[in-house]
Amino acid sequence: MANTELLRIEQRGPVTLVQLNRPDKRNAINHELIVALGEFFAHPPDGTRVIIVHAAGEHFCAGLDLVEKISKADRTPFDVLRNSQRWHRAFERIQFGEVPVVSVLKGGVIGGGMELAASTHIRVAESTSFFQLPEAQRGIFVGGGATVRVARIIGAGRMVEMMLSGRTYDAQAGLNLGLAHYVVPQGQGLDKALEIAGRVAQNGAAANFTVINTIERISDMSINDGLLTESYAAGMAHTAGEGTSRIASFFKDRRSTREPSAE
Ligand code: 1HE
Repeated sequence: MANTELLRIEQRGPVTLVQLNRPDKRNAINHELIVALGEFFAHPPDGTRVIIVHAAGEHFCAGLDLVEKISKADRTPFDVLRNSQRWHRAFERIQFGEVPVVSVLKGGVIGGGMELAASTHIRVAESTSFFQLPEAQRGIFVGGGATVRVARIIGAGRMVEMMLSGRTYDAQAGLNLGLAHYVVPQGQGLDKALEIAGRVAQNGAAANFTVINTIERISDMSINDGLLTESYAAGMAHTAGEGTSRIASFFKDRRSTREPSAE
C-alpha cells in the first residue's frame, strides 16, 4: 500500500481514509504525491468499500507544485505531456475505480486540487473552501482533467470565464455550481464525510460499482448506446448476488414492523 509521508492511509472498517499530508506546501502535488495517489487508487486495501480523501492543514490542495515543475527550465513539451497523463491516470482510477470516493474540501481547492476534487464522487466542503483555476494567471494551462471534469460540473462556458477572469468561487457558490454537494462549518468536514461514507458502505458493492462506472460514461454516449449500456449494467447489478437478498429483506423488515405483536 502506498503509505508515504505525503499520503497517510488509515482504515476504519470498510472506510479507508487517505490524507494529503504536505500542509507546509498547502498540499501542492509534486511528482512523489501524484505517483503515491496513482498507486493507492490502483490497489485500494482489501475490504475497502468507500474511500475518503482529506487533507492536513488549512487547505485541501494548492494544485500543481509550481516550484518543482515550472522551475525546471529544460522541460520539453513531451515531459509535460507525460506528466499530465500521469495525473489523468491517477484521477481516472479515482473516478472509475472500484469504490466510491468522498472528498473533504477546505481552504484552497486550487488548479490541480480542483481537478482532484472533481474526480471524486461526493464532495463535502467546509465553509472555508474556495475554488480557483489560476492557470492562465500563471501563464500555463490545466492538465489534470479539468477541461473534462470541471467543465462538466460547472459548464464549459463558465470554466472559460473562470480561467480568464481568475475569479474565486466560495463554498456557497461552489455548492450552487455542483463543485460541492454539502457545505459544513469549519472543522466538521471529516465527520460529515464519515457519516456519508458509512451510508454508502451499506449499499450493495456491485450497485456502487455500477453507479460510479456507468453514469458518467453513459453521458458520453448516444441515446441508443446509453440505453443499451444501462440495460447491460442493470443485468449485471440486479444479478450480482446482493440484489435479490436485499430486496427480500426490505420487504421482510417492512412486514415485521406492520404485523401486530402476539401480546
Ligand atoms: C506552493 C504552492 C504550489 C503554496 N506549489 N508551493 N496553484 C496555485 O497557483 C496556488 C498557489 N498558492 C496559493 O495561492 C497560496 O499558497 C494558498 C492560497 C494555497 C495558501 O496561501 P497561504 O498564505 O496560506 O500560504 P503561502 O504562504 O502562500 O504558501 C505556504 C508555502 O506553500 C510556501 O512555501 P514556503 O517554502 O515559502 O513556506 C509556498 O511557496 C508553498 N506553496 N502553493 C508549490 N502550488 C496538472 S496541471 C495543474 C495546474 C495547477 O494546479 S496551476 C495552480 C497552481
